[in-house]
Amino acid sequence: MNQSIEVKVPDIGDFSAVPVIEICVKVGDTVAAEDSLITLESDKATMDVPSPAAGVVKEIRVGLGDRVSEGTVIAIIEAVATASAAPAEVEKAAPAAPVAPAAASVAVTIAPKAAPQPIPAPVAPPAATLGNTHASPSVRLFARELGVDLSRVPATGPKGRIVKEDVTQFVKGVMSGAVAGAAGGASLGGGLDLLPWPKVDFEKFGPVDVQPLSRIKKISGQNLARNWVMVPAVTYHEDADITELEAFRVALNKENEKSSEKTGSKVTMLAFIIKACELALKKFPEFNSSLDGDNLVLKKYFHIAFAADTPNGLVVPVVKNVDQKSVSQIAVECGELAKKARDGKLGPADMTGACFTISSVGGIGGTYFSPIVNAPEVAILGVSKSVMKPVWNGQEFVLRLILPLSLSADHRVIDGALATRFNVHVAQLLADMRRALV
Ligand code: CAO
Repeated sequence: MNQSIEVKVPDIGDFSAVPVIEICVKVGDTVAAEDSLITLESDKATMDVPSPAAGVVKEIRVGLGDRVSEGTVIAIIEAVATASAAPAEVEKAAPAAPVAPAAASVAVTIAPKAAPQPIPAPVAPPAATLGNTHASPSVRLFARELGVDLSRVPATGPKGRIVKEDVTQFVKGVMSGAVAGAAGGASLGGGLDLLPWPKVDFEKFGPVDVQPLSRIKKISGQNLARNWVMVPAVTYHEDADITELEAFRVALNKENEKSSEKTGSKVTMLAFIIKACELALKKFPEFNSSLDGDNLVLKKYFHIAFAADTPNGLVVPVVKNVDQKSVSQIAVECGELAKKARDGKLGPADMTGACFTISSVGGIGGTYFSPIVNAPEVAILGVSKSVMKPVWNGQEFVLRLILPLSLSADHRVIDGALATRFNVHVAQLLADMRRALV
């Protein structure tokens, strides 16, 4: 026959009026013997109060933040009678031994075992969760069962505490690829131990309008955040003198307009930059690579992506096999891909396989900026607006059209000297494309 049991806070040593910081069950939940019902936190330790028997939670008599002492009734469990341990016997069983106050804040479980126990040693957090994590024993157990390193789980509970939902969210993130798993990709090492995202009631300060992020923004945001955190990138700046190249480009486009075989497409500076990058990738093959664990995968193909600004957010289409295309062909293809991007018509094939990315904001403005490496690529070139500048030629200042270049490179693969050589080579090619022939 089933029997109702009043679950009381057992002997918790010298502590009294200890706050309830977590309620692990709700009314109607079925629990097994020793499942955690609530978690208490004293100055020195967190303690789970487990169910003394298997059964169903009928009542919960405490709320979050309530202060409890030995003997406080916290819940009513309708226990399921078993042949081996009747609920009445369980209730009569020896109360938990006092919890040893720990020197540092540690997690312990108050375990009402059938046989009297000596003072239990605090349950140390598993090796994988050592560190500055703050979580109850039940959450630690939950994380341990799932193989989750708690030091990597952002906490949202009170006082930076990791609650069960945080572990669940973390696992969901790993499964969706938003967070690198323990075994996959580069390791975050000791974990970032970040504070939870600030929760601010902005309306307290003035009127606001809340808009959901677009699908593209959500996806690109997750990728950018991972790349920002996981790629130790350095940005190197360089100026390219494109005076002659721009004059040539303008002349070419004029010629094209007059020509009877009007193509309707313009040769763009972006197309020349893509060609210059392809040539630099050939000269410095480390730039055309990806890290794969302890291996560097060097690619023999040349696919270059460019960032395109669209009303729905940033997308990165890829021009494939640029080494087999002329600058004019690259310009045409970029135009087509940019249109597809703006119309939201890019397919997965249009956006995969890139070796290197160019992010050009030159049509808008800017001087220099620090682009985020588009992993698993190892470098990205940022291009800002070209401006006429006085340049000293050894005898006098002359006006030249200067294009600012900003190369971010993954320092695990590319050292500063190599990055600077790459930048200088791109700048030299843009200054005089005849270099491509020698
Ligand atoms: N300096 C000066 N002028 C430049 C320039 C530069 N570096 N680059 C382009 N321009 C000029 C072009 O010549 C063009 O002028 P005309 O109309 O007189 O010929 C004008 O600016 C507009 O160019 P554009 O930006 O439309 O074309 P593009 O080929 O240079 O670039 C694309 C195409 C898709 C890269 C661009 O439209 C775009 O989306 N840029 C933004 C990319 C972005 O958001 N990057 C940031 C990513 S990280 O958040």
